[in-house]
Amino acid sequence: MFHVVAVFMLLIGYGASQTKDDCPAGVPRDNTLIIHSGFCFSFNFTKIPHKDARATCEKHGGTLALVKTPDLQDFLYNQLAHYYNHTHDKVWIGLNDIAAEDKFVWEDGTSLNYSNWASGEGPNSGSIQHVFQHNTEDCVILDVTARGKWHDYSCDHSVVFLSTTPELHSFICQYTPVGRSSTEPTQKSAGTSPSTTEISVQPVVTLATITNPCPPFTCDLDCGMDGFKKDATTGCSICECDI
Ligand SMILES: [Ca+2]
Repeated sequence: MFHVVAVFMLLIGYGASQTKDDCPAGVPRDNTLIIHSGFCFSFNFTKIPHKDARATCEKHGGTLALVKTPDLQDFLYNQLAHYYNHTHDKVWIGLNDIAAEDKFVWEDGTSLNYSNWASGEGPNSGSIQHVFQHNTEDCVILDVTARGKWHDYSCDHSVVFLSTTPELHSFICQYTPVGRSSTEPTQKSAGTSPSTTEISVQPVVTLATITNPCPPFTCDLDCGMDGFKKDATTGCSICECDI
């Protein structure tokens, strides 16, 4: 008896994950560009002032990295320390209190919920350094030498022992992949990047069952390799050898 049931699992359009090709044009496609959590992160190891770093990111529609979650903090730190081996680097991130002293906000206008300040750093820390320098330390670096803790730094120049030193640091840009929609409310400061809502794409699975239309078939003939004849009309096997 022949009864054929064929089951085909057809995967149609399994949600394409983001690739570097989805990042904004003009962002270098090399090992400094990495996709994480649906965003493009571009690591830049040329040490430049904060305003220039920020402008570099904004040129392609991005911001300095918005380190809003412990997951992203860990990812960026591990990339810097263990993938790029920049164990002594300090990198600008997209957090500052330029607009209002001690009110740190992300470049996309969102307020600070998660933070990773080093001891005595950040707003209202109460440290001696904060008392004397908080008005001039309005930009933030992620310090790889301090296991990724954050420090507020002067955005342009620091004065140490009456000597002025420019603050030049590496930086990380964050981009929303091109073509993604966005619903996150933003209160952007001038010239910042698109917002950052993620879209999850679910796989679409189609299950097709095909059943042989021929009736149950039995036959005592042994037709060997030749097999049985087919009925010219129905295409079903008949009890004669196909010689
Ligand atoms: Ca400040």
